[in-house]
Amino acid sequence: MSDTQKTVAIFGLANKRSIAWAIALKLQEAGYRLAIVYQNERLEQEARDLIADLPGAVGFMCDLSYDEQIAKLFEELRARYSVLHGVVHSVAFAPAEELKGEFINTTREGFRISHDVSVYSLVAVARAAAPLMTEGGAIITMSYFGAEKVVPKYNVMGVAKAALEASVRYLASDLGAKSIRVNAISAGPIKTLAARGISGLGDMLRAHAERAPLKRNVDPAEVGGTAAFLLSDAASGITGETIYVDCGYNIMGF
Ligand code: 0WE
Repeated sequence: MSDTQKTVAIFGLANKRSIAWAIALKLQEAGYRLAIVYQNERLEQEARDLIADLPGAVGFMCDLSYDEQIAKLFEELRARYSVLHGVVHSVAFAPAEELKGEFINTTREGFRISHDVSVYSLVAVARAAAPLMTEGGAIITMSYFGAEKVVPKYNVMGVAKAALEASVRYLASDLGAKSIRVNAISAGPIKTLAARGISGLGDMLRAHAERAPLKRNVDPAEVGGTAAFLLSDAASGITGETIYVDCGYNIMGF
């Protein structure tokens, strides 16, 4: 491996259906050196088996709910790589009860947790990563249409994704002078581990395929391809944006 190879840290790998995994595959293909971060011991075994399939990739454990774990992770990344060129944040959580019924019943604790895990984690990671991104680079996070239009039962996650997209703009403003770009990908619904816990996902996927201009659902590899584009020099003029990878679903009015 030449030392011109660029290094990207990917957060949010749970299993082979994770969007983080689809992104990892595309970035590996594009020649990046990968640091893959999983949340805890429970996810470690699954992650280890996947990471073993990526030559040169290294696994790291970090729960983004803890500042100390974030600090320790970035010390490890600095020791191993010195320079980071990209960060992929594919992390979200709301307590299951919040994704049922009506938004008006959102609890204070559910609101806090969903924003802490799904939004603040991006801010914390961007702040920790920036000092390692001395050659410039890109930060990417994952959003969803429910950030801007009401999707029944998406509830507090929609509000959190709206805050995430706003955070992308503020981070892009803060980090632009360092040539660090920050963007979000708003993906159509995908059958991940996180999404499988959601009742009615099957109906949602069907409705999406019916209404989207491309008449189908999104392939996670397409999200990976867009992430590779956003990390590359081909996207050097793009920052603070939310790019839709949704087969065109969001453009339709009726
Ligand atoms: O962002 C998401 C889902 C993220 C998510 C999923 C779960 C399920 C398990 C966050 N937290 C949890 N918590 C759990 O306990 N999506 C874009 C997928 C999704 O989730 C929905 C959707 C769609 C689409 C929930 C309700 C309605 C539509």
